[in-house]
Order: sequence, then C-alpha cells, then structure tokens
Amino acid sequence: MFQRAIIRLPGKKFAAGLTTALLGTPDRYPDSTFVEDTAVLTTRCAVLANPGAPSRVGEVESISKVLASFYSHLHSIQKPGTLDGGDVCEADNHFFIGISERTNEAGARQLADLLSSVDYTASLVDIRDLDGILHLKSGLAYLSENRLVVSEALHNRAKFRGYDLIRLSAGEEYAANCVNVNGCVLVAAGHPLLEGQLRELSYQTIALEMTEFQKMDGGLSCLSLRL
Ligand code: CIR
Repeated sequence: MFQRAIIRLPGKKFAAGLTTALLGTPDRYPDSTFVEDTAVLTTRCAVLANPGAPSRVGEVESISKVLASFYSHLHSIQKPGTLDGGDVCEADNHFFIGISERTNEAGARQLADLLSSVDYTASLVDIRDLDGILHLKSGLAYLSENRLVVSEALHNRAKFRGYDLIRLSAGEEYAANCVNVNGCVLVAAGHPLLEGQLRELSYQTIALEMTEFQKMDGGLSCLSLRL
C-alpha cells in the first residue's frame, strides 16, 4: 500500500518540454498575462475587446467576470469587428484607436461609436504600414496635459497635431509604451533618455524591468487594466 506521492507542479516552461505527440501546445492562453488587450476601461464605460489573434479570444471571458464587479454594464466588440485593447490610447476625453494586424476597421468603428455614445471623441490611426509596432500603444502613450510620447514612426501623423510631442531617441523605441499612474510614469528600464525627458517635465518616473515580456512582444501597459 502506498502512503506517499512525491510530485512537482508543472513548471512555467512546461509547454517547452520534450514531446513526440503532435497534439499542440498544452497550455491555453499563453498570452493572457497581457490583460490590457482584453478590454477598454474608461470612467464612463467598459468595453470587452474581441482580440484579433484567435488564440486570445477566450481570454475575454474570465476578464469579463472580474470587470462585472466594477461596472454595471459591459459593452463588447462584435464580429466581424476585432479589437485589442493595446490599440486604444486614451488622451483625456479623446481616444486614439489603432487599426493594426489585430484591430480591424469594423472593430475600431464599433469602439468609436460606443465611446461617442458616452460623449468621448475618437480618431482612428492606421498603423498597418509600420514595421515593429504590434499595437498603437507600442509606439504611443498619453501622459497628461496634452502630452504624447511618440515613436519616430508616428510623430508626423496629422492626428497628433496640436499635442506636445515627446519624441523618442534612437534606440529607445520600446519605451514609447509607458504609463502615467497618478502622476508617476512607469517606464521600461534601460531607457535613460526618455526618463530624463520626463523628469525635466516634472514627472516622477519608475523604471520597471521588462526584458522578459519584451521577448513576447509585450509592452509595459499591456500588463494591466487600469480603472
Ligand atoms: C501577443 O502577440 O498578443 C502577445 N504576445 C503580446 C501582446 C502585447 N500586448 C500589448 O502590448 N498590448
């Protein structure tokens, strides 16, 4: 009769183990840590996304259960519209919505209409011609007081005229995806020039180690939904 079992929980890299079975990868939702892509949250409404990557669509259900505690009603992007939250950049009462490999025009327009129904404005920014920018917010962040951090690839877009643009230095493109949390800007570590620019504008900054997430195309903002 056995009395003990020695076991080990599957490691985080279980899916990278050796196998001869051609049954696909064992874990669902490997990108689900990037929660920002599953919803768009504002003080006036919440919208469940419809992620453009089929492997990520199922992430929305569990997030909707969490959001139900904070919002009495959840809107959602409907097929054929697709939308990733990482394509949505809130700039006070205006929203820039990227059209990308993940967010299509139908999804972007649905979101713009929903936002307009609660008196926000929105404009669409097509980034499909840009290499190396997965989502709009891979190259754009709104800080406060009419200030945008923009990558070189985006700085001359007409949609951003009228804003004060903080342009990224060569080699610091990844830092475009920063987040202002209550006046303190979270920035990916290793981008001292942007940190310096922000401090000159009197923002406090906190540098966060992001290199492991960067390997999976993840930006800093995509690791949280903020409300
Ligand atoms: C993906 O391709 O969906 C993930 N590997 C990375 C998502 C990053 N999301 C974001 O920056 N908003």
